[in-house]
Amino acid sequence: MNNIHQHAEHLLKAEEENHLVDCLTQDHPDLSLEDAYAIQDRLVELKQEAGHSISALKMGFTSKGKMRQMGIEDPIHGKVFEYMEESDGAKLVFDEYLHPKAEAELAFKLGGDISGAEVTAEEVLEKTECVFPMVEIIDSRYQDFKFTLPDVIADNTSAKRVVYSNQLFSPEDFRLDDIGVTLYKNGEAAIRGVSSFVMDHPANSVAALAKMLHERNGTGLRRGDLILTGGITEAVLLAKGDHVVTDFEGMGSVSFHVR
Ligand code: OOG
Ligand code: MG
Repeated sequence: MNNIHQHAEHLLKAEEENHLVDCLTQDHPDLSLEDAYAIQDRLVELKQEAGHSISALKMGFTSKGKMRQMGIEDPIHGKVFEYMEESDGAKLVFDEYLHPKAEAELAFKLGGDISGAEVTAEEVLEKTECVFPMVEIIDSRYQDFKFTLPDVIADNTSAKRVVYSNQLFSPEDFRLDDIGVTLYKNGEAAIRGVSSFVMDHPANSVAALAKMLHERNGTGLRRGDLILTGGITEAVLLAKGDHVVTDFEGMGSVSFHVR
C-alpha cells in the first residue's frame, strides 16, 4: 500500500512538530494490523535515516490496568530510540509534549538470543543478564489519547521518553513477579501496583514479544536487546511542575521533574 509512506511521514511530522492528528482509521477504517506495523516500520526507518538509532524494544498493553484504561486488550510492540533516553533525576520540558503520561515498568536486558514459537518465561529468565526499573513517558499523537489498535501501532505505540534507573539488578536476586510499585506525584501516591500485573510475570511479556516477532517475520530477540515489558498500572497524566518519584520495592526509585 502506497499510503504506508504517507501515513508514516504524517505521524513523524506530528511527533517532530508536536501537534495532534486525527486517527488514521478515521479516514481509513480498513487499516489492518499488518498495515499498521508496516507504517511503524517506515516511521522507524525514517528516524534511522535521520541518524537516530534504536536502543530498546517496548511492549504495550501487557497489564489489565493499561488495557482497561485504553480499552485495548491485545499486546503491541514498538521501538525506543537513543534520543528518548533520560536517567534518574531527569528534568523534562513540558512544552516538548502534547499530553504526557507516566507509567512504571521493568526493563529486561538479554544475555542470549531468544526465538521461536514456544518461548517460555523460564527461558527468558535464564537468558536475562539484568533487569532495572524505569518510567516510560508516553505521548500519543492522537487527540485525547483515543485510538484503535492499528492507530496506536502505527504511532509507534505512543513512544516519547524513558527515564531509566541508574542501578541494574540480577534477575536471580528477586521474585520479579512480586515487585511492589508506587508512583508518587508531588509527594502523594498517585497509583500502586505489583509487577505480576504484567501478564502474571513480566518475563511473559518478553516471551510474548519473541513470539510476535517470530509470527510476523520469523525474527526473534538477540543478546544485548533491551525490552521494556509494559506499564504495570494505568498511566498517570503529567502537568507542568510535577515531581514524580516511582518507588520499586527493593530496587530503589526513579524520579523526574516536569518544568
Ligand atoms: C500505548 C503505549 C502502551 C504500555 O506500557 O502499555 C505502553 C498507549 O497507552 O498510549 O507503552
Ligand atoms: Mg509503556
